[in-house]
Amino acid sequence: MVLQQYQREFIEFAISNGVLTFGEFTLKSGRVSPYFFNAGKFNSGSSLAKLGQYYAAAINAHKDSIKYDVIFGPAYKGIPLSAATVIALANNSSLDVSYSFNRKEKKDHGEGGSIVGAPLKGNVLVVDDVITAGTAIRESMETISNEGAKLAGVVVAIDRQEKGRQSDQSAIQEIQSEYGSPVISVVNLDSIVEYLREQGSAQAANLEAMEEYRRIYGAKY
Ligand code: OMP
Repeated sequence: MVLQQYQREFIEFAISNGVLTFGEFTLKSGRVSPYFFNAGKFNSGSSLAKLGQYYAAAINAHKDSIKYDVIFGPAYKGIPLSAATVIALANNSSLDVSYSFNRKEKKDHGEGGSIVGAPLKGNVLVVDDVITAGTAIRESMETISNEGAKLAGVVVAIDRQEKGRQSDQSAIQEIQSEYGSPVISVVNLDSIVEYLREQGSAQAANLEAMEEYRRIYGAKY
């Protein structure tokens, strides 16, 4: 694959903020991964602002195929990501997009309900951190359909391109065929492997571990 310059920059940005790390990590799915992407480590004003710009750029690059009325950030990690994304859309593209997020626990006093922010109506674009097996995205789908809204698409920072829960397809492909909605990402597993390859001998051990992981858990195209 050819690594685009913005993807190279994004990977370096994630590594320098300690967001993308290499080692041994047990995932939500139980798989033991040689890398982990922890979006919570984009934990300063400038890094969050920059992250929002990457999401906004990915959304704008697909504006012909994704028509959305509102952006939804699933609790918890999707909340700051969706806020940063709508700020970047307002500042850089003069698009004043509404957004909302959910509470994990339903509130039964005050304004009540589980959705905070703009009403979840019409076509909803989900902004989240990572897709591995697709479990988190399926939970968001439930929230969106419970509110009577429709999934317009999903944008994530990283698509790990792993086999989904039901087949050898990636979780993203499963979601795309199940809901007919596009899923876009800033980078994916192939981009990270390509980046490590570019680094030569300094990253040879990480590259080998990543390729081995991809052989076992990578989606079959
Ligand atoms: P799925 O629900 O299996 O798609 O996994 C996505 C979730 O896993 C993310 O929302 C994270 O909570 C977590 N995760 C990461 O944050 N970074 C990773 O590199 C891998 C995972 C993961 O556990 O798969």
